Amino acid sequence: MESVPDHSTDLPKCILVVPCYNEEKRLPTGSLEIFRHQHPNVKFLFVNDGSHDGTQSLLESLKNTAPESFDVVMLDRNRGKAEAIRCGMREAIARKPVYVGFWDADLSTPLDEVPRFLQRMQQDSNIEMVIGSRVQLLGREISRRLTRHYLGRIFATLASLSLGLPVYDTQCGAKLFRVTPALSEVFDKPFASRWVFDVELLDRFLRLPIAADQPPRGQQIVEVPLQKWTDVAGSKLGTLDCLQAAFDLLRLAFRIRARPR
Ligand SMILES: Nc1nc2c(ncn2[C@@H]2O[C@H](COP(=O)(O)OP(=O)(O)O)[C@@H](O)[C@H]2O)c(=O)[nH]1
Ligand SMILES: [Mg+2]
Repeated sequence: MESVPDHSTDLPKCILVVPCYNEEKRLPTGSLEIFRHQHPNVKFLFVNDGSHDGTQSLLESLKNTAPESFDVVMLDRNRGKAEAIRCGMREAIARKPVYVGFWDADLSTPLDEVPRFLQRMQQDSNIEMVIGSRVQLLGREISRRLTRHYLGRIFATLASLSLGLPVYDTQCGAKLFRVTPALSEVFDKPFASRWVFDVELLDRFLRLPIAADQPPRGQQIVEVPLQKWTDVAGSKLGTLDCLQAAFDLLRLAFRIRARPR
């Protein structure tokens, strides 16, 4: 008789926050269903950010099929991705898993990357943050529109210079964190920017105090080049948002530079 693989203990306990705003047509529920069967230790906490399409009922029905894997937090009105993630991460951290993270609802970063991220974290106890990086290399499938790619590269380079950190891709919507007492501080206060919060988040993480036996914060972050990333249609980032993001990044860069060293 064919044996059924037992995945119940294959990965450590992890909660992934998925920010959702009008995602009725973009949330790949089939992939989520398959993944939760394969990896029951990974839970999903969807944050419905004041959607006005059928997102809430879609999330409720997901939750009803597997309440042990799927949960929903609802925000009264649309507060933007940064605040939705912040609310979700606070709730996720309070549930005390070993790892927490956030993941874009359109699964541009496929869920296959979750075990890779977790394994990377488990290999080295000094690592506290693993972030996805969209690097086009031979043998990898990173499909981004050319304009988004080049604008993204300019943005990422400026973000890296502002932070003083050789990070390649600050903006990928797939990030994982080890749950530590210090991590809560990163999500304590609202982010100043709706679109540049990933950079703010890195800045906050880099400034967390370290214990005597810990490496500097910059060395606790690992970027994992993604095997696959797909530009899913229906992006909510318009031209005005790109301009706003550029402006917010400049403001953040000045704030960082103005700080006493
Ligand atoms: N909560 C919340 N999440 C959002 C909002 N806009 C985007 N997102 C999330 O951010 C992800 C990426 O946004 P998307 O519109 O696909 O932008 P792109 O991938 O950068 O083109 C989505 O899959 C959502 O998870 C928003 O207004 N509120
Ligand atoms: Mg997208």
